Amino acid sequence: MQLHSNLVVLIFILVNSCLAVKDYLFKSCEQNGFCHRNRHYAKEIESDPNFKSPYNVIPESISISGGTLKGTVVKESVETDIRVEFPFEIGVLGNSFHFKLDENREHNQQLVNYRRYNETSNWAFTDGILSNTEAKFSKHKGSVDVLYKTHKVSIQFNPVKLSVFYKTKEVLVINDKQFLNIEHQRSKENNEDNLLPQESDFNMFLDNFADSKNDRLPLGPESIGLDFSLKQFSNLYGIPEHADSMSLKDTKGKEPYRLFNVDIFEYETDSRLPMYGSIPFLMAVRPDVALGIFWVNSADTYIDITKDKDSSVHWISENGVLEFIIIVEESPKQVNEEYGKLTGNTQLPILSSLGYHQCRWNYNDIKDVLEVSSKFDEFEIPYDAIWLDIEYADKKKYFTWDPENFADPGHMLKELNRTGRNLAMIIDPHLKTGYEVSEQVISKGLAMRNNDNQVYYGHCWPGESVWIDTLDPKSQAFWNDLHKTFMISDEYKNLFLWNDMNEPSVFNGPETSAPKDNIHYGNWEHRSIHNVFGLTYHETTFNSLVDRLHTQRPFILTRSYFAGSQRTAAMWTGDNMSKWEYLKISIPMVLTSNIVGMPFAGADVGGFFGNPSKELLTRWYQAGIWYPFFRAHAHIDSRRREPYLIGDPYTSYIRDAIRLRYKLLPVFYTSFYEASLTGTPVLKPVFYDYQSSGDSQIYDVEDEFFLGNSGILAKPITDEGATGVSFKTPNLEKENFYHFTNGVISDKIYQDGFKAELSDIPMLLKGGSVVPMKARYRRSTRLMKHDPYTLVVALNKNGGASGELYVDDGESLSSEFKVLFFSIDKHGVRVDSTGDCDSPLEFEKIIIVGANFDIESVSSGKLAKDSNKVIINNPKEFPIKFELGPSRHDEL
Ligand SMILES: *[C@@H]1O[C@H](CO)[C@@H](O)[C@H](O)[C@H]1NC(C)=O
Ligand SMILES: *[C@@H]1O[C@H](CO)[C@@H](O)[C@H](O)[C@H]1NC(C)=O
Ligand SMILES: CC(=O)N[C@H]1CO[C@H](CO)[C@@H](O)[C@@H]1O
Repeated sequence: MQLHSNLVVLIFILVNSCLAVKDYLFKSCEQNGFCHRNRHYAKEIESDPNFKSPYNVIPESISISGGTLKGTVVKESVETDIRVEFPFEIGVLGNSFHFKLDENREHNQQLVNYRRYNETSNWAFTDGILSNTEAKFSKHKGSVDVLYKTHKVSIQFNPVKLSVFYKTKEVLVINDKQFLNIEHQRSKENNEDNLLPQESDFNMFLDNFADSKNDRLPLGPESIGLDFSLKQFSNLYGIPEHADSMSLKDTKGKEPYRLFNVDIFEYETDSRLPMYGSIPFLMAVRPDVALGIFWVNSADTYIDITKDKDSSVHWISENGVLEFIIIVEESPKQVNEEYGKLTGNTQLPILSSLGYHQCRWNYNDIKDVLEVSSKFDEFEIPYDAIWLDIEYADKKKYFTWDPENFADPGHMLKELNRTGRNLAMIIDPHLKTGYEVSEQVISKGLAMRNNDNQVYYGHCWPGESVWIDTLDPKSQAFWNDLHKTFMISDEYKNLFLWNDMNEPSVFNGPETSAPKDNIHYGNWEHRSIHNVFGLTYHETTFNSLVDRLHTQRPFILTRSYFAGSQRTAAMWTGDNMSKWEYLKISIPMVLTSNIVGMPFAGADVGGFFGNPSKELLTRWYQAGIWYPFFRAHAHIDSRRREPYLIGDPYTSYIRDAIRLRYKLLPVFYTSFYEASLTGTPVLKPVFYDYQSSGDSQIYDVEDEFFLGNSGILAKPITDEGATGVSFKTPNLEKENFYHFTNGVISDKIYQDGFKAELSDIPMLLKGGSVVPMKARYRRSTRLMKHDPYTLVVALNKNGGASGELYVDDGESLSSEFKVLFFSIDKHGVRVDSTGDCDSPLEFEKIIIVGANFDIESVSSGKLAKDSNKVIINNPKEFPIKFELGPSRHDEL
């Protein structure tokens, strides 16, 4: 869902001649007081070789107890009378270094919570994080060291500077450039006396940006800024969401990357403008080390990046405590694992949510929904969920149904359930004024408040609306009741939910969102919690679904998200245009999401706005099957484009693409299982596996990727009229990659580029892999449950291969499970397993390529040969022993 088309047109007319829409709506760093001031401060310091930072640690303040170091930083300047103290804390969580600095503020007024917001970590971190009790501290004159595992962090006192050592080598220096800046508490009246000579006072007590000028800025300037020098790192990733390359760019002389959740409807690719979600986690990788910086802050944030042999990252946030996490490990995978210990891993999704999702704004009535559903069956295209956008509700009042078009929703759910299908429906945080639900939100005191502490009214889809404040713990019980009673009787379990517009999107608000001086539970300003609001909303919804579904895993799609959102929701990249460039940029965007621990991600297949050509739509489906979250969606003004409407040969190509996704579901599910345990990507950038290959170009490859650890390497075609594809596969001397286009294994080894017709989905399979597939067509995943597996085996140069398969009931929160480990060599096929799930698994076929030994007979199943492939049909018992023939050319 996106901004109303009429509104889009209106804004175009208003600003078309002078300004681009985005410039008019969104603040640049220059226009945004705190960013402007911090960039100015940094510039002054860089141009003054004699600059002496006013920030020092007071040596006597250091105390160590229970694995925590406490101390005080003082900001003191001789040119002025400034002297302010900031208490800080240092600890080690797991194997991550944790720093947190606060300000002792005076209570100076009634309404707004005057403290620095320190609860971002409550939302971002998972429960039960353990402090590392092995951490040691050692005090020196002028510094103190923290030692853990093979790490050392040395905190220098004067000026304050933190050096991070990994295996004795310095990898990171914090406040290297002395950009540390904490705008301490002051009033408009005494501001003059509180400014350093290097500081600008731009917009400290007012916001002159057209749309924000009502912002009262009750606490004045309170920003924080800090620089990080990354030693010998020039490959940086993460900090989504931006419609930009996977590898982060140098921002010198350009806009910094901005993290500020907004409903951005007119944007360009190759842009650092903010989007719907924010994950302030940056990863840097070099051949021997990977490093993560997690900036734990939910306020408006900018990130300036200087790329060089040593890169530098300057974080700037509007307010909040100064809190960050540093992770240093050998590999990106280990960084993901540590980050996952802090923020949690993605929930293992209900299997059905990994199928294909059919959405559009809107399916008009129950008849329409059921007709679309039966068309899929008529054309033998599988799908798992059909989606309802805002029009299903009576006048867009969520938790109601349009009485004419959706008179009997239970009937619809039951019909869909017959073929194992789900209904996904949208519930947004804005609630139309004047009906039961919004009135209760108001009367129970659960509404977001304006800067006068009154209920805040703004505009969104239903017209005048109020917003539920899901920071308030009392909102949970209320939300639970709504999900139980209003949304049909709770006998219906095939219900998915879609939380949209939760940035929050406010059509008449500054930068399309809520005013920053609005007030939430705890009297915190919206300014402090903005980027985490979306997470509080979809988590509340998640808990309500757990309450309703009991043992079944809930599925929720969210548009807005923050670090930690991966625990309870999937995300999509918002509202795309039906253009080739958006198809292309969707791949690095989804990869970035995987790098920062949020693997359940996708983009709208076909693009949201406009009408894709048949070629583009076909290519988008072929790319979309790789998105961990695979959904087609379209704007209300776009022509209908369900796959069966496009006509052959396109419909056939799309059908084949969707069916390939279903064949690969065991691989996706196994990859999600691994992600749920270790935070590892489901769509994995190639640099993860070739970090130390010596090939520096591998770090920028953003148009091909591995599917988890399966060995499948894919490269979607994203160019109009393309007739071929070429992979950037390294180490061809050491590794075999077999042609696997359209999921059909060939004994041909990849050498260089090859032709790809419009029917082709280019894929390779790495030698040494075993891929479990389910080859039969069914209407939905639930109906595939008892289908037999096919194992596709590609042997490596030593004649071996191994692989994994995770199996459970596909839907319970805690179910019995089994992990199978396949291994193959010239002696035969072995299957080992762990887990307690006893359901028997059936295998109908094993296809082996790359054997440099001659199998004459097998101990179970029927042996067949097809050119250079070995096929074993209907094997019943494992291990399968190979009897090798006399003519074997055993070169091992
Ligand atoms: C935030 O600060 C308050 C006041 O010092 C303290 O009571 C609370 O525990 C802190 N919360 C977190 C999450 O650190
Ligand atoms: C949905 O289908 C499942 C079987 O696939 C069945 O157990 C369940 O009772 C059905 N639910 C409804 C509400 O029809
Ligand atoms: C993947 C992608 O390109 N997504 C974009 C789709 O279009 C909207 C704007 O209409 C962008 O915000 C998304 O980033």
